[in-house]
Amino acid sequence: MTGMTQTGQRAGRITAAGAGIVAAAVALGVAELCAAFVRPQAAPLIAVGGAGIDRTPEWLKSWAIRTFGESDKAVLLGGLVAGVAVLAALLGLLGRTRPRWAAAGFAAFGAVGAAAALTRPDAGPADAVPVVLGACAATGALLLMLRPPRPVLAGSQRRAFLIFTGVAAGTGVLGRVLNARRDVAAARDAIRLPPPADPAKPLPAGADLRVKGLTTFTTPNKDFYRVDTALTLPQVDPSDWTLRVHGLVDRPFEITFDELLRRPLTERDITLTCVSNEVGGPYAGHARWLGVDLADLLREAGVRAGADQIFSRSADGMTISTPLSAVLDGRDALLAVGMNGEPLPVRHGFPARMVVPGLYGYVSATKWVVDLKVSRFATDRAYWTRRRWAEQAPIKTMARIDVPRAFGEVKAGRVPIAGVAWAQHRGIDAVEVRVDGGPWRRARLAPVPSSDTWRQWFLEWDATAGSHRVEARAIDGTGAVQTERRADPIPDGASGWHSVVITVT
Ligand SMILES: Nc1nc2c(c(=O)[nH]1)N[C@H]1C(S)=C(S)[C@@H](COP(=O)(O)O)O[C@H]1N2
Ligand SMILES: [Mo]
Repeated sequence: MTGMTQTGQRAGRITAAGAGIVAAAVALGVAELCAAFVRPQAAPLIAVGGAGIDRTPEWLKSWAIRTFGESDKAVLLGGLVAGVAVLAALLGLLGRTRPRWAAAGFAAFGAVGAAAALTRPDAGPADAVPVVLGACAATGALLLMLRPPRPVLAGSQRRAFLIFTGVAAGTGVLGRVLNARRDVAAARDAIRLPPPADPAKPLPAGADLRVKGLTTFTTPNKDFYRVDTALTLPQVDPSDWTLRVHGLVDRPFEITFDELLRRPLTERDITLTCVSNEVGGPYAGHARWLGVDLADLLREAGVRAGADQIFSRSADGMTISTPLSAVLDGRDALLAVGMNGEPLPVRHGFPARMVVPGLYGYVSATKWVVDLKVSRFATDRAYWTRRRWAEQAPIKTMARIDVPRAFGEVKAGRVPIAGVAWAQHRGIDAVEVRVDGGPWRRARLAPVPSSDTWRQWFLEWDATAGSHRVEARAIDGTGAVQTERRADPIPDGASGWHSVVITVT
């Protein structure tokens, strides 16, 4: 280290670490741009993130959903970027003395990314190209930036930094713009949904009790919960979309979106619930769906004896298994194209998805659906059921307290207690509330259009000063009382009574 000052060394290290990070940014930018010509799922963060999601153990996935809620994807991507930055900085440092090792490091990055891209659903050999080109560009960039003279940012080196920062930003932005052009928002805006041949009954007056803080009966699309494994939203153009119906059927067929819209459409009020919802959790929402009768479609294909599941597949490669008996038992199972008076939002499955009243979403609500295979549970195993989740998953009876908020403070006197309760397809017959373990009192129930929706409930309570525990439980349409037994979401849905502790002043 002759002649090198301490500060010179430190500057050298910072420069090298920075070069590593800029090189990684070049990799991501070049790959993003390249992915625009292959497919968006081949971009490295999306491919690696997606592969990571599919390989994450269930307990960790549940924890992430519980902890980060709907920001889980943003947190994952942020974590990936941070991880890449740290590793890239280390490779930059290594590159000061061992440029070949640093190059090998970027090659290893590339190999991991390529493996991820190649194993994504529906991937072809071309999916590896963005990652590989990105890794090559990063290696070249790093070696050029670390060319001597090293410790001090000499003119040529500074220029290399600027150039590669520009390359990273330019390719990244251009790639994003080109990828965004696959956006189907315009195609969605152009769709005019025909009116239903079989319209939903108008919502009964009073379905919304209009209590402050109480969940609205209908969930606006923009507020509707979203749960899926898609890191980038599948952009499915309705003019390219077809649905294939096949498997254990006499007459397999394929139907286009236009043909679908020419069929008689049914409109129904149905409340969706996610199996990952904890007791008291937010992953339930209500919408008015418009779609084709799913049982009709299957009957047209002629379901053969021995079939017990619908194995559906989405444009992003998700597979979901639905008990066939539920779809064929006369309930309003839909292949939905509309949600609350508009075409399905892209995040909720545009152009078509399944909706089956009474079943948790992971066994019934395939978004961006493109393929329905009538089959047997014994032959085809779907994404979630391969991961320890139950095959049969009727929605469990649940009462949720929305008002007062947990750990909230209210003034002594008449206090409204209100919430929603659901037991889709069995219906809600009663909701009972008790305070501090006292006697159960029946809440007033709002009217509902059918047993396939949640139901608002309300009770007035004479609150006295102090800390109180409020508990609620529902009784479903079969007379069964919601179980007090606590269960985790996995394997077939959380159970137990929702309770909140509040302070009365
Ligand atoms: N293609 C696809 N469809 C999917 C999923 C998914 O991950 N991918 N998740 C399912 C789950 S677990 C639920 S709860 C519902 C949620 O529907 P929403 O996001 O419209 O509320 O979609 C279902 N359909
Ligand atoms: Mo779900």
